[in-house]
Amino acid sequence: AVLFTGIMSALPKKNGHHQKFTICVEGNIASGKTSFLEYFKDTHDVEVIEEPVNKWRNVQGGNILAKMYEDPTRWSLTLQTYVQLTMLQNHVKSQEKPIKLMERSIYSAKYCFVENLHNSGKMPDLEFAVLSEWFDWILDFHKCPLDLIVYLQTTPEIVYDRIKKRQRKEEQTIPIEYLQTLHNLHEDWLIHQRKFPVPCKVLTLDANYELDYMHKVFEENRKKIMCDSG
Ligand code: DGT
Repeated sequence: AVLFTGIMSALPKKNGHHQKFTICVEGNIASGKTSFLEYFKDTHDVEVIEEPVNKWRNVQGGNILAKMYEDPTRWSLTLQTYVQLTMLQNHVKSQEKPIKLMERSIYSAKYCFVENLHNSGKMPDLEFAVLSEWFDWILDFHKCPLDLIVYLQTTPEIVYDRIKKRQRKEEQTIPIEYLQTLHNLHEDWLIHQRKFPVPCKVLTLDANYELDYMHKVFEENRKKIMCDSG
């Protein structure tokens, strides 16, 4: 990634101090969120917080991500409780640099993944109710503010192929229908904005291209992403 300096001077000030911003990258499984973070991680003034997926794969030696895929009815609540905790930890993590860039959020965990598990009958109403009360209480208490969501928009077919290629072992049984449903939930939330509150501005990027071309798209949008986050 090309180093980009001078962001600080472009950022708005509050009481004479530069404000801090949080940008979150969202999108379907294998939409390229990690590549996005990787691309911007060396940018001056940016600190990157990676998704806690490795924590979900090793909770005191247990892989609850794998268990959720193997037996969602049994393990969804366990995984989502832990996802909610680890996402909250990332949201409240104190920020040294002016721009915090994070992968996914407590919002997509709830509005896309929990919603899907509940709608598909894999998470019983009572488990959904308990998680929802936790979610509402967390947001009342901690806010989890975001300034910009970068939505990497893809088609389910493209991400299905990428999942097959990247061979993450937990994901090999994911059917295309699951990706279609998750896609629709992201679209309802971030594009049609008719289902759940959208916590901030959204910048949508077409992320159906190969990595080399995506780097160009990222570069073309760099200023928008870094300076428009207020
Ligand atoms: P990328 O960089 O766009 O390829 O992103 P991924 O696919 O590495 O990251 P992500 O967050 O889309 O998914 C990582 C794995 O964790 C994937 O198997 C889906 C799963 N996952 C992520 N968040 C949740 C969640 O809240 N609930 C459930 N059930 N699964 C989740």
